[in-house]
Amino acid sequence: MSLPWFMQPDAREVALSRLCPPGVRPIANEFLQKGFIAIPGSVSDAICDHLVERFRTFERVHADKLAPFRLADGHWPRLVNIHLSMPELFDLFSQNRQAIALQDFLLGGETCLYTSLFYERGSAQPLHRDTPYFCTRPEYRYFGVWVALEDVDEDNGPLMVMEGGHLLPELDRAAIAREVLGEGAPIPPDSMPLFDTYQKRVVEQGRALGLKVYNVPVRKGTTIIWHPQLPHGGAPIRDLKRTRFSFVMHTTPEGAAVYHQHAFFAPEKHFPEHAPWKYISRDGRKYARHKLVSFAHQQNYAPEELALA
Ligand SMILES: O=C(O)CCC(=O)C(=O)O
Repeated sequence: MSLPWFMQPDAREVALSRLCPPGVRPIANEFLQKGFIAIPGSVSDAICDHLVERFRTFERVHADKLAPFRLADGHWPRLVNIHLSMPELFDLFSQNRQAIALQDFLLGGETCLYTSLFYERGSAQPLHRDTPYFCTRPEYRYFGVWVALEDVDEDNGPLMVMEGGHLLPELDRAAIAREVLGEGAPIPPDSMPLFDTYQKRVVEQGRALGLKVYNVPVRKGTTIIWHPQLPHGGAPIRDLKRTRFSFVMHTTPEGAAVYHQHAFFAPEKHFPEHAPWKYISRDGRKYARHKLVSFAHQQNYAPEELALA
């Protein structure tokens, strides 16, 4: 199965030295070495503040729909794809000049937004790779693009990364699936035991090689892009009264189909490369026309039901 050029060491050297636009080279180099790049000031404070304000309006207008999902500490859980109802969030992708230039270079074409997660506070998720949930054919044509909508420090749950973890050799995924699910058992799109076993082994592999895990506190307006294979997560939140507004975008080449664990843990199995969905254009860029917005993966709404005036 063919790896993207940026995961092939020889092609990587050639592309960086001969094909990379000079303005992109420093961030491309750092991204490929560390597995992520933080781009400070990639979005203005004014845009960040405006989007948080718009979210406060969304919260007021849809208070009845949101209410059942309020967490014990008063925050909202992750909101999936709310850019379909609040398309101004897409500015964080389309107006993010350097982030777009890096992704287009790495993917060799136009990068599009596939799905998104809006967080009011840190996710406090253990280290994980996203690839079991964002599995393209060919594989690894995916990035996570995270924008801090307010300042992030050690207390409000910064992003954490295992630097260099994107270079660890891929595990034998089919063998892990056989071990967890049983010989010959079908692989479901979503299996928690399978996901957890894979992530645990990746983290063990990185720790055995002495890779460092650290937090990445950043100022509002910073964009962090992570490699499809970078283990990352949300550090524990020390002050649960604090918010940490951020927006995560999952990006792919235009038209790339995205599969979940049923494809990721069966890397030799054929799946169509092309996505069935259409795209919506805004500001010269595109996002996938999905039909549902979800609160915490529990309650779905049509985007129109949640649109703001
Ligand atoms: O924002 C965070 O705390 C982590 C986000 C994350 O790991 C993810 O969306 O995959």
